[in-house]
Amino acid sequence: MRKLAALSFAVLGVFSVIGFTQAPPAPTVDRVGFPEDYMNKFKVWYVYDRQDNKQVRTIYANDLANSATADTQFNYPYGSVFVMETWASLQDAQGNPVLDGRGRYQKNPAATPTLFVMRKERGFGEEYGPNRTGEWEYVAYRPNGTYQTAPSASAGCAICHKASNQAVDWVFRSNLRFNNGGEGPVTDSVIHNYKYIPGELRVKAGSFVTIHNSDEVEHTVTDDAVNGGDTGRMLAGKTITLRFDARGEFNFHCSIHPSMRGKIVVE
Ligand code: HEC
Ligand SMILES: [Cu+2]
Repeated sequence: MRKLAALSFAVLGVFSVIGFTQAPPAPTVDRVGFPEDYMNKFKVWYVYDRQDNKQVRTIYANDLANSATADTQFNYPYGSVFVMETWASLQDAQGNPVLDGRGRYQKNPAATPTLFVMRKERGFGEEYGPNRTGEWEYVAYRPNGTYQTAPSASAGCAICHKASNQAVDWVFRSNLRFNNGGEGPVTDSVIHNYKYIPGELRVKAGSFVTIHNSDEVEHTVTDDAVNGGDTGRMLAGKTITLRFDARGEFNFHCSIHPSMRGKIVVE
C-alpha cells in the first residue's frame, strides 16, 4: 500500500513538471537570414526524391558549406549555410509521381516550395539549451520571405537534427553528397550484405530501375547473357538507374561475387 502511494505520487510529480514546462528553448532573433537568390548563388548539393511524401528535396550549399569534403564534414566552416527546398512533385491522375528521362521526380511548377535553412556561426545554437546541435541555428521560410517556422519555434528543428550525428556536424544526408555521386532517387532494389534485395523485380517495359549499393563493399549488376549489360564496379553508396525497354527476363549476377544472383522481369 505504501509502495503504491509512493508510485502515484511520483507519477503526479512528473505530470506537474510537464504541465509547467515552457516550450523548448530556441533563439528569439533571426540570425540565419533569408537565402536571397539561393538558386543562383548556392550550389546544388544533392537532390533527394522523398518517396513517403512525394517531394523533390533539393539541398543547396553556399560556397563555405560546399568547401567541406568527406574528410572535413565533421566540422563545416563558420558561415556555412544549407538550404533545403521542399517541392511537391508532378503527379499523374492517380497521384503517382511523373518521372523525368532519368527516372527522377520533377517539381510541380504550380506548387510553392518551402525553404528550410540552417546556418553555422561561432557561438550559434546556445539558446537551444539541451537540444543544441553544435553551432547551427534553424529557420524555415516561404519563398516570399515570411516564416514557415520562426526562430522562436525552431527548437523542433534542433531536436530532430540531434538524431543525425555529431560526426557529420548534424547534417543529415551528407552521405548522398560524398558517397560516390549517389544522389537520392527512389530505389527499387538495394544491395546489402552480398545480396540483391529483392532478388526478383517485375517492371513494365520502358521503366527505370534504380539500384543502390548500401553494402560496405563493391558490387556489380552484370547480365548473365554474354555481351549483356554491365554496371561495372559500384562503390559502396553508389546508386545507378537503368532503363528496360525490351520485354524479357534478365538474369544477372555480381562479377566480383558470382554467387550473388538476381532477376528483372520486363512485362
Ligand atoms: C522530423 C525530423 C526533422 C525535423 C523536425 C527537421 N528536419 Fe531538417 N532534415 C531532416 C532529415 C531527415 C533531413 C535529410 C533529408 C530528408 O530525409 O528529407 C533533413 C535535412 C535538412 C537540411 C539539409 C541539410 C541536411 O541536414 O541534410 C536542412 C537545411 C534542414 N533539414 C533544415 C531544417 C530546419 C530549418 C528545420 C526546422 C524548421 C528542420 N530541418 C526540421 C530531419 C528533420
Ligand atoms: Cu558483389
